[in-house]
Amino acid sequence: MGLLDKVSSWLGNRPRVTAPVLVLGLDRAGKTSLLHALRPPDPTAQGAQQGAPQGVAPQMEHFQSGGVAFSAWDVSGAARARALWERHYRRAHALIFVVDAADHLRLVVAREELELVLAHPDMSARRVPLLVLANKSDVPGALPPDQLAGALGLARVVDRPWHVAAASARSGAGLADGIAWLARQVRDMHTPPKIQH
Ligand SMILES: Nc1nc2c(ncn2[C@@H]2O[C@H](COP(=O)(O)OP(=O)(O)OP(=O)(O)O)[C@@H](O)[C@H]2O)c(=O)[nH]1
Ligand SMILES: [Mg+2]
Repeated sequence: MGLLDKVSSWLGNRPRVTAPVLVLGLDRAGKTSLLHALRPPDPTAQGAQQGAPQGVAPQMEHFQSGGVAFSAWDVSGAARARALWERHYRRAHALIFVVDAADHLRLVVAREELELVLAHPDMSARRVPLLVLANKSDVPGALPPDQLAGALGLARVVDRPWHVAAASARSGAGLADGIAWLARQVRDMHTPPKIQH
């Protein structure tokens, strides 16, 4: 059982909502490593590798937070695979965009790719919440969340809730808080509005 699941079960939070979440970001941003850090450990898995190279086929991972059971697609961020991202947009109820916050040189590319995702008709028409994980916060020189938000031009994103959280797949720091924010957004989307009398 992973940390998030343990905390969740201690609090008696059985998942009430299930949410498909799409995990995108450039190659080597740390998507697979982050999802491995989030998933409950599998005692039968032998020698599972963090950040192991993956093919183009997306992997599914499962984790829970704040009463939400997330099913995550971990899609390759390799340049040749990015054209395949759009296949998943329609089914996504939440989006996690992972950025290597220490890779200053490729921030411009990350920004362009994120802009393309959000402008796609299957995304722009829906208020899918966006969590940006500023990964590799353990690396000296990694941009803090406010600076990363500026570099990605997030102030211009006004059609959906978004949040930037510093995270480290290596240490696990920041992950729980970031995912808890996303779980709140998903829960809010599923909560019917109160009728005013
Ligand atoms: N220092 C540090 N290294 C990390 C962190 N997260 C991932 N890495 C390393 O970064 C490299 C890439 O990680 P992956 O998880 O494979 O990246 P990815 O985004 O899944 O890459 P693709 O599958 O190619 O799109 C690996 O060597 C990881 O060990 C982190 O938080 N801190
Ligand atoms: Mg990967």
